[in-house]
Amino acid sequence: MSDNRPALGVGMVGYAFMGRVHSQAWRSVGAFFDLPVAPVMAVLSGRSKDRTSAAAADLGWAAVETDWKDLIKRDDVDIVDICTPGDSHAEIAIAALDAGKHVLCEKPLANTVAEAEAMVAAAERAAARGVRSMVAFNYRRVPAIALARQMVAEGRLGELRHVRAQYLQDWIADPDFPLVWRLQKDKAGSGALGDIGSHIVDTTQFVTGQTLTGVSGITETFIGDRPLAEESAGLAAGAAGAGSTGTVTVDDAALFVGRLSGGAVASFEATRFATGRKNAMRIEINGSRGSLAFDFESMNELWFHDHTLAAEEAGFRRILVTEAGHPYAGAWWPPGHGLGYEHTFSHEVKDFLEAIGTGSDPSPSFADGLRVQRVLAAVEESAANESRWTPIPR
Ligand code: 4PW
Repeated sequence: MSDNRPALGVGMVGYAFMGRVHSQAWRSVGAFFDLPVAPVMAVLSGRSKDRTSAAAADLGWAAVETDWKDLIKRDDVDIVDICTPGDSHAEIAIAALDAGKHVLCEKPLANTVAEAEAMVAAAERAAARGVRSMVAFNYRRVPAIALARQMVAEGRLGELRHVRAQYLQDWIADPDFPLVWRLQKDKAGSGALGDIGSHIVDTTQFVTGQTLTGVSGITETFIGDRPLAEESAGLAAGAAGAGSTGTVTVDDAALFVGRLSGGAVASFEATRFATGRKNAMRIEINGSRGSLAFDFESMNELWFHDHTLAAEEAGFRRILVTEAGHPYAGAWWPPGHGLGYEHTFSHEVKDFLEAIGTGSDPSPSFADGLRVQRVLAAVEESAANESRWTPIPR
């Protein structure tokens, strides 16, 4: 079958947990969505030639580079997908955008507000030349979360009063879990706050259509020293080190309250010490006309209470978000068969490719990523100052 769509070469930097799940998205997206452009999995880059070659063979990449700067120089790369820890996001993204490559960058956008500002400036320079950029807040692409946003925008909840957002994991609850990069400030920027708190901040702003205007927070590091790790894969421990330990330089948990631009008040909790909770990304929103509740551990469900009904008939009811008319769901399986974590990334690259193909601005933009970064910085500032109320600069 002939395909007249423009082919766009993808170059991905990094091949650990996020690289694997992004690869799955690039591999599958064209089979399920009708796209204006055809992605080609051209090049994978990583520092070790052997490991990168093995990953490329496993994940479906045609070629490898051992320096991301060489990946950016290649003519067969039109899109750069950044799946590295936060300490390299700014340098790679700015170089790629300045070289005219579209950029998809993992979250949080950067490790500091200053880096995120420089990335936004590069994204604006690039946008003037038709070069697109997007930050990978994948939970926006959970069908139930996208539906929640639609319902809020349609006024089904009325005036928003409360947002209650949590991101609960437990993968570092064991004090012997090693000092992986997500526990090191120079690599990750912050701990639970940036890694998972950033998701609930973005999801809150996305679903409500409002931005946080100020916060008051606390952070806690429960385990100060951990065994050194030789490496890690995703959220699992890598090979143990030789008995020595190192200092945890990030928060283990972050809790904060905030005000939203539309008048709602919000509470947030991000922790990796919620024993028994694996990936409980939850949000509940209460409005004058009704409420919505979501938990990623049951990601195909959205709970809705219609407060306009008689009290005798009202109450939370489950919407199974698998109908063809629900966001993204129609491209996959028959109703009731459900989607998983990986589909959120397929939806993310689908939206990104559509924006590139139609010449529109993808969302969330780097500016949206900067907005989240400012919230993270304000929470850290507040926590360092006895939870002082800290406004978020616009
Ligand atoms: O983005 C997040 C991560 O960095 C994820 O969705 C879950 O928490 C899985 O890993 C971390």
